[in-house]
Amino acid sequence: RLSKTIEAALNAQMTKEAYASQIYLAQASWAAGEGYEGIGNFLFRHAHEERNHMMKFLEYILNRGGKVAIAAIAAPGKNPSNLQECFNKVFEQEVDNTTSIYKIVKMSMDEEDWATWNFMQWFVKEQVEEETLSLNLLDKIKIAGGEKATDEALLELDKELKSMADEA
Ligand code: OFO
Repeated sequence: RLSKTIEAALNAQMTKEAYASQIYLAQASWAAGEGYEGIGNFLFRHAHEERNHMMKFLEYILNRGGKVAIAAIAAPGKNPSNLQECFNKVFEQEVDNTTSIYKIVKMSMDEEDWATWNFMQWFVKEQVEEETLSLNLLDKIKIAGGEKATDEALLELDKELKSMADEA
């Protein structure tokens, strides 16, 4: 059975995943509104993934006989003013999430809760992928010219992201 500390940490992480989804939703809506259909589409799909992560935590808590506590989700903050800011926000959010996931891994190790430790390994791996993905976005915008990128370069990037494959 889950300890109260682990149960609380898993619930907090569940809400954090929902918050991650809100961040992606906000960035996606902004991008789509600015005419970047492909980027918007990519970010909307990712908002979905974060929602799936939220469900993974929820189901795990239930399966281990814990209590799920659905809480309020914070607002995602103000809109970015350009694509560079948009991708920065996504990257920062992923780095912050990794820190929080590592804390739970450490906690489960300290408590010798090997089931939770094992469950968390999926997220450890996932965060490596997601940080790489968001770093790639930052690279792409840099190559396109950063804040000085031309409309053509951004449209090219938009097209590229539209067809980018989804993950789990
Ligand atoms: Fe973007 O990651 Fe969830 O966990």
